[in-house]
Parts: sequence; structure tokens; C-alpha cells
Amino acid sequence: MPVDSVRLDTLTALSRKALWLSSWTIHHANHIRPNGDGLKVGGHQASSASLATIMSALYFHVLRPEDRVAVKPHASPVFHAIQYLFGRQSREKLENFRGFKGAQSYPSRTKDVDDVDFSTGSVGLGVAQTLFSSLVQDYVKAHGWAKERREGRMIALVGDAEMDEGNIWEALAEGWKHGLRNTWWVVDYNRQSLDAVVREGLWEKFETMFRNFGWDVVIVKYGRLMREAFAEPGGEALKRWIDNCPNALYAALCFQGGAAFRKYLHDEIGDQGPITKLIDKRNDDELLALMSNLGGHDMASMVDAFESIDHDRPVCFIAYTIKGVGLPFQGHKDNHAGLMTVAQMEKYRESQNIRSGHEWDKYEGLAQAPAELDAFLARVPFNQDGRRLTAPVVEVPGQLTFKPSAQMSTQQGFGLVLNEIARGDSELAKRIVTTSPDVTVSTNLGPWVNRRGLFARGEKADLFRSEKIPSTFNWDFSPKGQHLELGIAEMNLFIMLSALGLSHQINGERLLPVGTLYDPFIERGLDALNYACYQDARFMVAATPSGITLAPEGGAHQSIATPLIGMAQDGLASFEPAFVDELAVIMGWGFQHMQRDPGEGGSVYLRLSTRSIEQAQRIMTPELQQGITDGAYWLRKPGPNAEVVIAYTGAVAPEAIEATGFIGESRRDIGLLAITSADRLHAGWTAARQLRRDRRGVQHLSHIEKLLAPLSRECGIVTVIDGHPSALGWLGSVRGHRVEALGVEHFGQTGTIADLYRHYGIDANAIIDAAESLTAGAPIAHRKMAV
Ligand SMILES: Cc1ncc(C[n+]2csc(CCOP(=O)(O)OP(=O)(O)O)c2C)c(N)n1
Ligand SMILES: [Mg+2]
Repeated sequence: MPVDSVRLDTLTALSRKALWLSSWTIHHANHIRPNGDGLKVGGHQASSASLATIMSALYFHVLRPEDRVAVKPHASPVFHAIQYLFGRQSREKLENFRGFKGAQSYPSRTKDVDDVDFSTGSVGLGVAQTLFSSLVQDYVKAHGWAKERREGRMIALVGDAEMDEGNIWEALAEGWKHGLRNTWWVVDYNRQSLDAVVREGLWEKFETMFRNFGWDVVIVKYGRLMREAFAEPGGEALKRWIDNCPNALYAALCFQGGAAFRKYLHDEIGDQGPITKLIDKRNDDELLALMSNLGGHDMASMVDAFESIDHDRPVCFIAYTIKGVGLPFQGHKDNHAGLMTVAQMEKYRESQNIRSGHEWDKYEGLAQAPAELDAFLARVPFNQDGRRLTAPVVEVPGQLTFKPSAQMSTQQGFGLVLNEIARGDSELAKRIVTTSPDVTVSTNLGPWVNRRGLFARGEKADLFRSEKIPSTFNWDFSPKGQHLELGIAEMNLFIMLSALGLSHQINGERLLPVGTLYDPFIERGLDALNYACYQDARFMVAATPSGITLAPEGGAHQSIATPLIGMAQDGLASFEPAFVDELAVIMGWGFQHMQRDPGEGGSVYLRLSTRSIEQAQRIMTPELQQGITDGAYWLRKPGPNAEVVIAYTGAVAPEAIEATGFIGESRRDIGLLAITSADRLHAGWTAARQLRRDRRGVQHLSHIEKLLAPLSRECGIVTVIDGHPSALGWLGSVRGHRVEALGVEHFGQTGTIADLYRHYGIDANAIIDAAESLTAGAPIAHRKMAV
């Protein structure tokens, strides 16, 4: 859209207004709100100022409704201010910034009411998310969906210190492999981080990296005032001085003001005739205005930079800015926690021609007529309803099937269930998209990939196949493929799952993403997993192998904490089935759960194993199915006089079953509880207690309360899991039973499964010992150890 000077003036006025409103929001939260937090609002004010012009150029002019933006966390106040001007954020929520249910300190897709595309807060993640969202858009388009929708640009507003986050560089490499398009990263190059001034020269290194990965790099260094001054006599010398000025000094002078700049310029270059004139022609305020007129604060320069892009290759804009520009602490290295005093705010208010009591008025102090501004904002292309899309629910068959064997592992079962889906032609099969960080084959996604192919925008045949070299796996790439192969970086896996899992809202096309990785490496990608859940992306992650059960794989890959991660992670329902028929039920439930409404559905974590165990031969009744998805069922029901029951999860099922047999010989009515999801059980228990507290007199009992109800108070419970024992230890709190919680608290030994189960105390004999310690009576026979 061409920009004339009137439009430019309007954009500039709106950016000044956005900066004012963001500053006022923070000021209000600290000084005016009766229950204001009175705390320092770290970074918000200075970072918002830094980005006010750039964001105004984008939101009020450049963006189109199909574009999606990740706003750097600390620019949240200016984002909310822009949304307020659009009429999409309320004064009440701004007044309550950071308060209960007020506007969020970091833009939140799920908690804010205004138009947040991606939740940010943990720096680096939002940046990478735009890249993966662009790849997902390509995937959706290549599959022939969203035909009527124009391709959006995925845009990240990035802090320069944010670029230190390694996940951004991991994403960059991945983007290159997949032929990334339609992605803009706009770096707020204020040369300040939280603590300090950014290291000199670092950016030249980054710039080279971007160009190496095929990005266009656009540097917006000088504003219009600067460019005009450079054209004056002596301007060349001024430009040279600016270019050579160290970051820290430039920041310091911006903080000190025009007089300080004058002194420095005179001392260093001012004795050269024309440059002296150029400097002295300007009073202190004018000199400061000139020297702080970096490209990122100049509307015309930013609009030009954005509009100059005439291709869909990824672009990195490096916009020079001053952190806190226009505010009393601009450029000060400590300004991340900078707040204005009441007196400073008064002065600022007056400088903006804002009358006291009219601080929230949208157009107060602007030269433009309110009606014109109303009309302008209503016509802003981005300011449209319905940017958040929806997609119909994909039908999931009542029962997922698989080709059974007498002995199987859950990892094998996972491959078999997907293979059955892949064989058919259901909508479910079409909408599933798998992804894995270089462990596709070793996590059993191979059969699925063989049938459904790998995704790439262009065809690429498997050379081994075309050369007729025998291989188990077909590695053909095509635009119709349904597997996205990633490099090893687990952060990329979870950000990709996050992007895929928001496709229904971003592209209006539902995808059912399934990712796989080795269980211990969940910890490597944990923050990305957390943010994926936080913004309500929907996906299924199968983590395998897990625990010490992966014994032959080696000590370094053993996972202990993941059952607790699974329980504690908000938005993620975790399961650890022992048998493949359970897994099939859970996967079917999972594909439905991934499609439920916000607040009801979520993502799914399957903690799986490579241990092949004898399968339960049984009919899958609706009651059993319910127990499996609710989290537990009695594999052997306890009798009325049970003295002890065993509760197990996952791959240790054979040990639990065997121990139950031994214990049953000398203890009455023993029961065996199969726990498929400690997470769902615990969540159900919490919800029931909450309900009973909220509505006194309600009799609602949770699933675990009902399961344990028949046990007498004296009955003991032995819990066993290949993971941290506290994942099941809480069972004793449900009805006050004594518990012996077996599990793994150390890792690293190698050996056979038998060696390690014995070593860490989760074998049949350890279970028997625990049962003995909970019960009175004759010693229980133990399993004979092989010598
Ligand atoms: C993963 C993570 N680590 C640390 C922080 C705390 N933090 C917030 S902003 C920031 C530095 C910001 O510097 P920059 O990205 O340059 O933005 P600016 O402050 O210049 O606006 C840090 C360390 C965070 N939000 N996320
Ligand atoms: Mg910075």
C-alpha cells in the first residue's frame, strides 16, 4: 500500500499514542491502581518503547489478516495498546495489567482476550514458532487444503539479546532444510539485553549466518533525520562517527542527552569546519532527536523496509533502535527495570498534550480528527474479525485395531496401530502428520512412513530404492507425504508439534500431529513442550524407549523424571500402558482428546517401552476401555479381606503379575491394579475434591476413590513403576492406606533388564519384600534367582 505523507503522519501519531498508552498502562499498574503491585515491571516499559514504531508500522499498515505475529515478551504493553486502539482490548484489562484476569505481562494466546497469535515469554521460542508455522502452512497448502486462503507471513519481533537462545539457531538450520518461505524476523537491535549492553561485533556474525542460510537481510540503521543530515556538508563525518561508535557509548550518550552528544562530537570530530556547523545548527533537543533517529524509530524507514520485500524468501530485518527511546531512561544500561517517577510521567503527559484525567482517551493530544482516526483504524487491513479460525472435528473410529502377537512391546504396538490407520483411507489417516527428530525408524514410525511417505515441497526419490538396493524403509519425499523428518534437535520437535497442533486455528485446517522421540530427551525439549501446551497446541507425543527398561540401550538414556513431568505438565494427558490393547484404546481416545474444545481437550503423552511382554488375552469391554482411559482398572480384583494390593504402571507389569502370584499364596484376597495413567487418575482425584469443596453435599467420587473404596483401612499398597516412585506413592493419600512405593531414583547402570530391575529394586522380589513389610504373617515365598 503506498504511503503518502498524510498517512505517514497518522501512523507516526498512532505509534506515539501506542507508546504513551503502554507507558500509562505500566504507570497505572504501579502507581495508580489501588492494589497495584508496586513492583518494578521488568523490561516492559523500555522494551515497548524500543518497538513502538516498528510494531505500529506493522500492525497499522503492513500486516494482512492472514499474517501471524510472535511479539517479543516484553513488548506486551505496546501490543495491548495497539489492540486497545483497534478496539480489541478493554481499558479495564489495561488498568488491571498484570492483575488477576488483567492484560498479561507477556502476550498470551489463551489468557489474553486480544488478538495474540503466539504466546511468548520464554525468549527464543516465539521466534522459532513463526518459522515452524510457516512450514506448517506449506504443508497444508501442499496437501491441497486452505485453497481460498492467501498465504500469510509469519513474523517474529525479536529482541537482539534473544538471538542468543540456541533454539533459534536450531530452527534456522531446520528451516533451510525445508526451503523456508514467508517468514520475517524483525530484530529490535537496541544493543541492550536485560543486564547490559550487547557484545560488540556479535551481530556481524549473526548476519553472516542468516545470509548463509539463504535469508535476505535488510538493515534499517538510519532514520530520515539522519539521512538528511548525512547529505549536509559534514554529514559524511557524522555518519562515520555513528558507524564507529561503540554500542555502550552510544547508549550512554542517548541517556545523557543532546548536550552530552554535542560535547563528545566536538571532542572527537568537531574541529573540522562543516561538521561543527552541522552540530551547532541544532540545539540540544534537536541534536538528541537527530542522534536518536535510528531506523527503527522512523516510520517512513520502517514502512519502506517492509514494503521493499517483493519475494517470499525469509527475511531478517535488523532495525537499529534505542531501548526506552523517548523516555527519561533511554539508553541507560539498567533501564530493563526502568520505571518513570510520577513527576517524569507528568512531564511526559504534558509533552503529549494529554490532559490530566484523559490519559486513556484514544485520540487525546493527537492533531488528527477523531472521526478520521476512527475511520483509519476501521480500515486497517489487519484489524479484521475472525483471524482465529476453526476446523471441523475429524472422526475417530470407536476402536483402533492392530495386528496382535502373543509377545509385544508398546513401542511395537504404537507402530502397528499407526500402520493399520495408514493402510486405510479414513479422514483420520489423512489428517495425521508425524514428525521425529532423527529417530523415526528407531521409534517404530517406519511402517507409517513407508505407507504415507515423507513430506517435502518438491519430489525427491529415495536413491536406494531407485538404485534397487534393498532397504526396509522407503524414504521418498513428496508434497503429499505425511511425515516431517527433523534433525536431532528436540526443541525443534516440540516447536514443530506446537505449530502443527495450532493449524486448525491458524490455517483453518485440522492436523493431528504425532511426534516421537526417546523418552529421556523430553527433558531436552521441555520448555518448548511447556509452551506448546501453554498455547493449547494439540498433539500426541510418543516417547520411547523409557526408564531403566531400555537397559541394553545404555545407562545414559535412562529416564526417571518423565512420569512426573507427564503428571505435572498442564495441558498434557500422560499415559504409560503395559499392553498394546490398552495403547490402542488410549490412542483412539487421544485423537479425540486432541480435538476437544479449549478447556476440555489437550495433548497426549505416551510413555512407551521396547520391552516385549506377554500380552493379556481378553475382550475389550466398554468398562475396561473406560478404566484404561480414566487411568486404572483391576487386573485382578481384590477380595473383601485383602491385606495388600499391588499397583503397577507400564513395563514392569510382568514383575507385578509374578509377585502377585507369589504373594497370593500366603496373603488373602490380593488385588492387582493396572495403572495406565497416574496423571489422569490424579487429575480426576483433584477435580473431585475441588467439586466437593465447591458444592458442599455433592457425593461425586473420582475413579481412584471408587477403585480403592472396597479396601479396608489396614490393607497395604505396593506401588511399582519404572520411574520416580512418587509418581504412584500418592495413592496412599487417597483413602489413607500405607504405601510402599517402589521405583527408580538413580540411573546410569547398564545391564540386562533383570540386572537393572534387581539393582534398582523394582523386580518381583522387591515387590514381595515390600508386601511383606506391609503385612503380618508368615514369610512369603520369593522368586528363585538364577545364578
Ligand atoms: C528463556 C528466558 N530466559 C530469560 C528470560 C528473562 N529475560 C527477559 S527479557 C531478557 C533479555 C531481553 O533482551 P532483548 O531480547 O535484547 O530485549 P530488550 O530488553 O532489549 O527489549 C531476559 C534475559 C526470559 N524471559 N526467557
Ligand atoms: Mg535488546
